[in-house]
Amino acid sequence: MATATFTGLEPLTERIRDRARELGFEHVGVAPLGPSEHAEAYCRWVDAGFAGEMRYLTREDAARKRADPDLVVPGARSAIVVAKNYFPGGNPAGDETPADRAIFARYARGHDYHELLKPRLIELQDWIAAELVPLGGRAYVDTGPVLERELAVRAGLGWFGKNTMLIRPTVGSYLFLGAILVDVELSYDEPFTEDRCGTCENCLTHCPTAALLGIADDGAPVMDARRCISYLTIELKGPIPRELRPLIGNRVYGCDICQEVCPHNNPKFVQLASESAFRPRPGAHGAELIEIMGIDQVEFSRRFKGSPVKRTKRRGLLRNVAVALGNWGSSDAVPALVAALQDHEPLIREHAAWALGQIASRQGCPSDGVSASVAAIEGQLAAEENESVREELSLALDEISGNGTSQPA
Ligand code: B12
Ligand code: SF4
Ligand code: SF4
Repeated sequence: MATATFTGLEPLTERIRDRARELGFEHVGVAPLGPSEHAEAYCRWVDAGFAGEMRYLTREDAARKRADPDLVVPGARSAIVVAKNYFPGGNPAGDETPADRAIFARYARGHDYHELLKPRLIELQDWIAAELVPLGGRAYVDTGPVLERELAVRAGLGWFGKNTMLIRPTVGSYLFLGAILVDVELSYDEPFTEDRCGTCENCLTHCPTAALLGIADDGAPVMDARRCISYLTIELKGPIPRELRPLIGNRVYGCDICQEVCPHNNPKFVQLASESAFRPRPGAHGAELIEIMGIDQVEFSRRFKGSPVKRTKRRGLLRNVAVALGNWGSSDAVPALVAALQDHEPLIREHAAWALGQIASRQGCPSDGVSASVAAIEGQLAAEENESVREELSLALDEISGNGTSQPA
């Protein structure tokens, strides 16, 4: 197919923007590509250990590729950066889900955005090559070696808040980002240079785990991802550090607190996503924790097919649900947790033991719930072969007898 001839870059870029909007990307910016302005900040962040176990951020070539787009797309000159509203409804500024029910982060309540957005970006790239100008390039949504938020700021889409989110004025931050790196020159948007956070520190003071560290000397907003509930409940594959479990509450998949408290996610601004696929599906956000604790592999696969939640697999989600049940603290959760002590996944058994210890230690005087928990924990300890689970079972017994880290209320 013949490509059109353009006398200037402006009309070419405008056609790209229009097509991107037709494909459902509400916000489109275009930035010149060159070495990352924040490559050193990224390296310092990784060197400080803040990336935790996210190997894709720390491996040897990770910083090099993010610093130099040429290593990702040879001859890369421009980034077409898109943002898509995913707000699934409800209150953007808070969450009133009761403690016995599950909170899933808003981005994970509907269909997996990777599956929806990446094919559309590839379609955009193919359309540009077929209709406008021959080009080489690559589309990324989340998973590539690309600093998407830095590109979005450079493309004028918003600023980098103290909560480390890309925030767009009068739109907020419930936005997915994506980018196509291309090897042709385009006309460019002005970068977003204002800091609209001003003196606000809401996100810093409300983060339950103190993961947000404020602004570094070099001007970068910094997060210790190892403490972020999103990392702990999604990215971390093993046990959640004990001291952080009580701070997670009933957040079983991701966390939105630093967005909820942000004045820029004011209900006056935040619009419902136009994409119906991002609307909540049943059985996830707001479902009873006890019910989710009982799901088997077949039900997990059915319920979370095509959802971001499949990332943690069943064992990761039920690990998180066990923690949430322990935080709820009700003896109503004991039967579900006792059953989970027999799960074939050690990770689930380990966190169920912790949760039983938390619940029983809060019951005060001996009760049926406490006796049932002690009997189940002792029974499992006699049979358990996994070292980590054994340790957690013993700690739970200590907790119940009052020798643990937290005393009965
Ligand atoms: C790893 C990752 C995480 C990690 C780490 C988060 C983090 N803050 O780094 C964890 C698991 C914790 C996480 C959580 C979430 N994530 Co995430 N995540 C990513 C991912 C894959 C990489 C981010 C990264 O490279 N981090 C490393 C740090 C160092 O890089 P950075 O955040 O870009 O930081 C830059 C600034 O510090 C910068 N900088 C900014 N200003 C300035 C100023 C100066 C002067 C200097 C020197 C530097 C500087 O320098 C750094 C390098 O550019 C991106 C997708 C992508 N490819 O970019 C999605 C992404 C950032 N995540 C996203 C989302 C939606 C989330 C969650 C909301 C999900 C949830 N509800 O649970 C939370 C939000 C938590 C939060 N407050 O950030 C969206 C964010 C959209 C937006 N509006 O910003 C992205 C872009 C995915 C997408 N394609 O839509 N995430
Ligand atoms: S997502 Fe939650 S835990 Fe992570 S930085 Fe924001 S408020 Fe803190
Ligand atoms: S809560 Fe306040 S400080 Fe944090 S990102 Fe929003 S405006 Fe900035």
